[in-house]
Amino acid sequence: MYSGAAAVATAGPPRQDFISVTLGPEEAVGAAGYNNSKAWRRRSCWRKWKQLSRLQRSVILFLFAFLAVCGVISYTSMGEAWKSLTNKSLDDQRTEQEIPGLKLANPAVLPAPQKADANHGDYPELSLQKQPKPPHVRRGPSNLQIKAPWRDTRLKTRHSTIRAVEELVQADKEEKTEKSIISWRGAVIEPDQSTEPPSSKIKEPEKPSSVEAEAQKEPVPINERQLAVIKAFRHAWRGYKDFAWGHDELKPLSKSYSEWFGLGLTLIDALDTMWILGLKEEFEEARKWVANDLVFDKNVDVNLFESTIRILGGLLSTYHLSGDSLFLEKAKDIGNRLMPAFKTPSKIPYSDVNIGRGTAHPPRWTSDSTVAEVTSIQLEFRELSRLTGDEKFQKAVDEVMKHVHTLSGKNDGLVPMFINTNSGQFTHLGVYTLGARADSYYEYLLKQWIQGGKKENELLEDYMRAIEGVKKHLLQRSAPKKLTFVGELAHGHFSAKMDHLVCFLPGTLALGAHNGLAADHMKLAEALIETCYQMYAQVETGLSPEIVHFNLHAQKGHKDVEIKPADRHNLLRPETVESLFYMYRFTGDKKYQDWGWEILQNFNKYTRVPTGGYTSINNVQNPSNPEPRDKMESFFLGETLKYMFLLFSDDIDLINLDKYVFNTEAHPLPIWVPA
Ligand code: DMJ
Repeated sequence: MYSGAAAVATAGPPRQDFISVTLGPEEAVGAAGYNNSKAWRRRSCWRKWKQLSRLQRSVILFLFAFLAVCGVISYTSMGEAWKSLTNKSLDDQRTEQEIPGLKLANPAVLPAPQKADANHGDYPELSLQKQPKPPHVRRGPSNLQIKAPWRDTRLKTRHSTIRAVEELVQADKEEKTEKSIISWRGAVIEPDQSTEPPSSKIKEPEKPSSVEAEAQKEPVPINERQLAVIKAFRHAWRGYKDFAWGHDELKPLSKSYSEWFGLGLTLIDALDTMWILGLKEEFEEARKWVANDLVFDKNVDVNLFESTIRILGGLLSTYHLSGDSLFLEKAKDIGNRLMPAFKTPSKIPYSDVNIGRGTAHPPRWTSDSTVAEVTSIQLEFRELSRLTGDEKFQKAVDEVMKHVHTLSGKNDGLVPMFINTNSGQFTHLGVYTLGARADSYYEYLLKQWIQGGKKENELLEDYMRAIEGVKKHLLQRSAPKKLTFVGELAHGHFSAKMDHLVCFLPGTLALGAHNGLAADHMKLAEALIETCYQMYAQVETGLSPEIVHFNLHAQKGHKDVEIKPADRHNLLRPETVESLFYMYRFTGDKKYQDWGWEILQNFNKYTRVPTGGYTSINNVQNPSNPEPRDKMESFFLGETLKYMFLLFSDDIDLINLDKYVFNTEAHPLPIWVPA
């Protein structure tokens, strides 16, 4: 086509406005009379050519030559372009038809799951050709959409790095695993290795203004330590998949499972971890299970707190990260089914709910609920209200907080461990701890305040008062290392006992300081995280027991940390790693990463089961026989490994702490941006 046009241009007559030729009358008549004679035309042209001056002839010849050269060049280049265009599109078609896997090999990224219903195996963003943008990649109602800033560009690039490096080392690593195992008691484990009440109005978040700018930033590549976390996660997942798929918890030694609620607890708890780690295939497989097999219409009693933080929290955060409405639908379902728990005389919820029957009750032996449990479900229910536009969830949990705010029985902001669902009063007064049964009350005071845009001042007041209470009543220093620790108070008597659970506190204090609270909170955080690290470092396996007792006086041959036989188990808990993550994010001090790295290596050394999974152990003091318990808690995947991965990352936008707040099960939920 284009070459044809060039030919016409070359063969055309000389332009009359350039060469002026004056014909005599005879020629003019002749021209009219012999219009169709070729011979005449040739002769006449030749005569005219002869009449031209030498200069005119040269100009004409030059023009002809120039046009001819242009024509040839255009023809060649257009021909090439056309040929390559045609070939490329043919090649692409062939590639996609014959080797579909190739689509995944190059830009191996984790795209947002597209739809709650169909075609979840398809990854339009992965194909070589541009696909039309799917209309349903949204997070709920448009006014509620908060885009995870790193979800698009940053996450994609990170994930391609993960896959590439991981596959290279995979074969080698699996081989090593099988070679280096030891066994005991039939178990085989690998060595080495201001006062404004909370608004009852539903908050509407705004899209963070920096979303677009952040999408432009250079992604931070995955490093070796993060890769080691991915490897650990995949190993744990392999065990769960092989022996416990769809059940609550893996029993890695007996290659079996245990049920608690019968709701695939580990799978749900691990969803957003898989998303953050970039484990696309695993995520998709789990997503299918959620879509096809997760049914809440079951005659089963669940614990309100545990199912809220693990299931509701896990579904909500996965919804936010992936944008997949399936997870929001499931979150709504479980949220509604948990609501009967709040139908109590005091509105302090019961501990247990039958999610199939819609009935709720306290434990058999008491009408009390645990304080931490009724005050650590707020982040999740408040977020559910915000997403659904249904106030009832938020109202129910806000009421609990308002009520607890007014209660007597606190000691300088420290709360007892139990609350009665009939009277609404604290019970078992006089015992104060930051450990089991009270811990996350303190955590959620701060985190709700952050979630709501730092406006709910009663929450802040209660938090600040409680930290003063901790300083006044519970802080002591050990001997010989002078480690600052948080003990317990029982009826005026101080006990130098500290649960591993208390190790959430340095992270929470650091988060508060980051959000503008007292600078001395950060100092305390630094001291406490050192103590939590020593709870690992001073133990034979390098793993912390469930509970330690600190020595207050130096004794020859004694360390700071003492462990009672009943307390020397380790359940793969996350709290220390969680706090290490916050400390590293806010200080940039690499020692926190190094401490976390030591802990990961010790988990690999003493709790990894070669056939898949990790196990809780009974004895952190016996490296030659840590006595595996044959249970992998769901929070190992939901929390411990997620915090490890984040700790080793130098990307502050990988769950940016100014945009997300983690629930107590490590599920990130968006901070509501103030209007
Ligand atoms: C998790 O379920 C949560 O972190 C909870 O707040 C405390 N216990 C476990 C982890 O140790």
